[in-house]
Amino acid sequence: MKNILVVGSTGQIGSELTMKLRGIYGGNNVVAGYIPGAEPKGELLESGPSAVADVRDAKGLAEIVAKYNIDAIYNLAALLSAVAERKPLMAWDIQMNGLLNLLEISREKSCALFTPSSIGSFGPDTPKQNTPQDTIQRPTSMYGVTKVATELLSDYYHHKFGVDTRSVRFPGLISYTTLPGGGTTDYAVEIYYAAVKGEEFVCPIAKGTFMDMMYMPDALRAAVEIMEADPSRLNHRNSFNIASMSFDPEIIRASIAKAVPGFRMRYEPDPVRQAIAESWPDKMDDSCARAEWDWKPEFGLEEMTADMIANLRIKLAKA
Ligand code: AKB
Repeated sequence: MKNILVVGSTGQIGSELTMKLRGIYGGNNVVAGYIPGAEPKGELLESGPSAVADVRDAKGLAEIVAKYNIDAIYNLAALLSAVAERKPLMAWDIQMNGLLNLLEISREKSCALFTPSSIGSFGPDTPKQNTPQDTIQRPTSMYGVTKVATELLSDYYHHKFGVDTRSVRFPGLISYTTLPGGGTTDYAVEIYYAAVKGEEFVCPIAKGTFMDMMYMPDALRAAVEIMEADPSRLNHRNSFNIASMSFDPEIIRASIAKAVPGFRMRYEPDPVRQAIAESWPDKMDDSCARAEWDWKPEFGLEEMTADMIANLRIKLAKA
């Protein structure tokens, strides 16, 4: 990868991934793609080029790829699971028509393409414990439907046209830099903000609901490592299970309460997010990623909690 375009560079993953990629490949070689209304600011704006890159605009994307001689694209444009249930047609347009635009550009211009999948690609018929790499995927949310289709279409373009598509199934991602927007796992970020602000947390997910989660530094490393992996070792491509921790709201509350004594939480489950959460795995098996490209997480729950709280205290004190 020499010249990279990040589509969705100002979102929860994009804002940190763009900076990480610039650190590795050089600021001028990583273009921060954004949509009007979500312009890059501060370090993200100043550390390299940026361009309007709407996945639904094939012509505009092709112009950026030509102008910057792009050979790898990180496609992070998506409506997350809860908001996709409210706007299913828009989710389809962004996730599927947008993907097709990028796959076609990648085919024509020989770009490598990363489009993440998610734990959302699984459904209620999927084995919940140690969810295998290759298993039943019959999701019941629009987000999940688009994620399974993303995996299939990305594999199709690899087998049919030789496009270098690769990706991972992200768990719920936890970070202190940019807030997620409209996901089922967002509670695991919001809970830290409430604790550091000294507020009671009203949890939209019921006690006993387990989901895979991951700290952002591990997720960013996974996104870079899968794209740098030796292709001759990859039996799978779209998409690899990756895992690092699984918890329910009680377990994360207890972890936070050790650092923030007196932290309080009560439950008010949101029916939409709760139904989605119940249809997802409790814990994925990531042994294929470990075997095929040496994936290994670094952060467990306690390390993540310590880092989140320390960094949020600094961030919120400045706000
Ligand atoms: C969501 O909750 O929608 C996302 C995801 C797990 O893909 N964070």
